Amino acid sequence: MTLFEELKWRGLIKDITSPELEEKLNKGGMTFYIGTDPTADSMHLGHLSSFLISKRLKEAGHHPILLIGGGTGLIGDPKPSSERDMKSKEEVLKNYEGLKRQAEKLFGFEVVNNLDWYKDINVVDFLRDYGKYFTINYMLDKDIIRRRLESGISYTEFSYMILQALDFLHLHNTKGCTLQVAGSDQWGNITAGVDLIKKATGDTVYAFTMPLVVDSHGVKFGKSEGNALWLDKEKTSSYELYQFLINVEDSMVIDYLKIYTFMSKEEIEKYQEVNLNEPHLRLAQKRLAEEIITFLHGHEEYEKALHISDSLFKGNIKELSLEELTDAAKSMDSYEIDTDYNLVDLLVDASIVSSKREAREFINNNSISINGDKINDLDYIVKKESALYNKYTVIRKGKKKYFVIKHI
Ligand code: 383
Repeated sequence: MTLFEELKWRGLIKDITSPELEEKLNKGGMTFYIGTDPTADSMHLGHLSSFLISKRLKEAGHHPILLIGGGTGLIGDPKPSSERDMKSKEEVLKNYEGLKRQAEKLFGFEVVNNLDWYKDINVVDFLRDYGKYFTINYMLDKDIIRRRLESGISYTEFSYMILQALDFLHLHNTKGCTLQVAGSDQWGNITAGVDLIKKATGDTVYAFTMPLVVDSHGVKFGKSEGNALWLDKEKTSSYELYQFLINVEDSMVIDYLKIYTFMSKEEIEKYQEVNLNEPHLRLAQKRLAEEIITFLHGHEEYEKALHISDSLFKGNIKELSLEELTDAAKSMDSYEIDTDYNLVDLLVDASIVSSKREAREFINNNSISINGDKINDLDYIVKKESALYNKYTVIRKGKKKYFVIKHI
C-alpha cells in the first residue's frame, strides 16, 4: 500500500486541496505543519487522531512542524455556536508551556509559536500586507462565518482565518512548508492559507483534512460523561481511559483501531473477525486500550489500568495499592463523611439507594459489599479505621455498580 492508500484505508482523508497531493505524499520529503491552540494545558483524545496522522507522515519521510498558537490562542478560532470567552494572556502562556512539554514528549516534533512572528507585525502592516488579500465576500462565504452571522461574531474572531493563513505563508517562506494537515473543522482556515500563498507568492501549496472522529450517534469521540478525556494522566487517569476504551461500541472499534493505532492492516483485519464472531470477549476494545494507553503513558500504566479493572470486577478491592485505588475512586460516584456512619443511613444519604427500605432490601439480599466483603448486618457502622488506607470505603451495589466513601 502507498502512504496515500494507507491513509485512505484508515479513514484519515476527508478533503484534499488538489489531486496532485496523492503523488507528493507518496514521494515523501514535504515539510508540513499541524496547528493547535493553547485553549487548555493538555490535548485530549479529540486531538490525538490528527497528531497521529502527523506521526504517520513523519515516519513516511515528511518533515513535521507543530505550531502551538500562542498568538491565535489569544484571539479564538470561531466555534459554530457562540463567541469564546477571552482567556488571559497568563493562562494562554501557561497552557502553551503545558502543550509544548506534552507534544515534545509524545511526538518529538519541532515546535513553533505564531506569537513569535505576530509581535513584529504592526496594525498598519497587517492591514496592508495581509488584509488586502482577503475580500469580505470571501470571508463571509466561509462556512463557519455563515453559521455565526445570525448569532453574531466579533471582529476579533472574524479575523482569525487571516492569522492562520498568514502562519501558513510564514512557514512557507521561512521553512519551505508546503502542506497543512488538520481535522475537517479546519477546512476554511487552511484553504484561506492555501489561497493567500497563491496570491502572495504564486506558489501552490497543499492541505488535507481528516474526518472528525465520532461515535455511532455522530457525537464527537473522546468525551466521557461530557468531560474531555485528556492525554495528561494527572487529568485523566489510565484507568479512566481504559474504562472509556473498553466500552467502545462494537460497530466502531475497528474504525478506531485504524485511526488510533499503528497496527497493520492484516492485524486489524484479524480483530475484525474476532469482533464479529466473539464480540463478548471485547478483544478489539482491549487491544485499542492497550495501544492508546501504552503510546501515551507506557506499558506499565496499561498494566495498572488492567489490574484495577480486574480487581474491581472480581471484587478484590483490597488488592489495590493506594495509588490504584485513588485512580479507581476518580471514576466512581463519591460521598464525603467525617464521622462514623450507619450503613443504612449512608446508602440513602450518598444516594446509593432511594430509601431506607431499599437499603435494607439490598443488604438482606447480599447485594451490598464493603471493601470486597459482603455485608448482611443491618446495623453495620462504616468507620474511618476500617477504611482502606484510612481513606476510602468502597461500596459495591449488585454486580457492577461501585461507589466510594471518602473519609475526611
Ligand atoms: C492555529 C494556527 C495555525 C494552525 C492551526 C491553529 C489551531 C486551529 C484549531 N485547531 C484545533 C485546536 O486547537 O483550532 N485553528 O483544538 C484542533 N486541532 C487538531 C485538529 C482538530 C482541531 O488542534 O480538528 C482536532 O485537533 O486540526 O479542532 O496556523
